[in-house]
Amino acid sequence: MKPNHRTAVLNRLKSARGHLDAVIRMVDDDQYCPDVMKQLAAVQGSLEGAGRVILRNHLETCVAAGMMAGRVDDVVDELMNVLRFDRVTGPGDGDGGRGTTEPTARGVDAERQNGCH
Ligand SMILES: [Cu+2]
Repeated sequence: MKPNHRTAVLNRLKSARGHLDAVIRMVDDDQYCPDVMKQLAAVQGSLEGAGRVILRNHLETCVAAGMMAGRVDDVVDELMNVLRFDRVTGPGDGDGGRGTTEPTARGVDAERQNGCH
């Protein structure tokens, strides 16, 4: 991962962890539900932010390299698959955004061959 993106991701994840600890204390202390929900949403926002930075890193590195190497189908298949896991771009069909298919072996193999990240 590019150093600037790694730093940004780690900052967001550590912030989310601290925030999550606070949410756990709120639940332990039996605080007012809407207050807990607001704080939990903030944690989710931090995690989504981390995911977006990781996506940007992937686009700037692995995807760009894969496209230039002519592996367009593999790169697009892998992206379409991983975006199914995203809360924002995923199907939102009640399965936690997991979708119904596993990542293709072809996409995984292609990424490994590319020395992704
Ligand atoms: Cu990548």
